[in-house]
Amino acid sequence: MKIDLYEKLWMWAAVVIVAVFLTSIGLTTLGQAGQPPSHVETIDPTALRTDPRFANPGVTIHHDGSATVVIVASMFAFQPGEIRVPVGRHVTFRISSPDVIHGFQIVGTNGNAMIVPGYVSEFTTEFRRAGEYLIVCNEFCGLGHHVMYATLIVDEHPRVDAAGGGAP
Ligand SMILES: [Cu+2]
Repeated sequence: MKIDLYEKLWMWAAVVIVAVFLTSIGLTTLGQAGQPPSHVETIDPTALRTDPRFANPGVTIHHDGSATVVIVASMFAFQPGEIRVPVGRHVTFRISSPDVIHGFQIVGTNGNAMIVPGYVSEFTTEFRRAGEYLIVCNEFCGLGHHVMYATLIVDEHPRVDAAGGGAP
């Protein structure tokens, strides 16, 4: 059977593209899917509230102006329910759950994580616009799921009087 040269080249190109796609799917499945979305730090969910990392949920403003926010997501609330962070600074969220899987989505931003019991979900982001943002649970977690929300206030003039350096 006579196959035109260009036809052959395109066939090989298609084979290579499919091979690259399948390899990348395989690698990410084996390398990443066995882990929670953003962080591999584990924690005992039954002792979450007494673990020093999560015993005092809240915001820590560091000396360089960045902030770390520790949040407990449980049925059916985020603790703390009101979070105040600085504008234009790195804000690291550290979230965990003592009960079931929850979602953590800061509406209108790229802040979005899945909160899996037994793991600490961590991500760092920066808010360029001051204002009030809605945080919702976007993972169905039970009968009160629809009332699970928190408020994020991105502050033009955050308090920098906090101790700083407390949270990791
Ligand atoms: Cu929920």
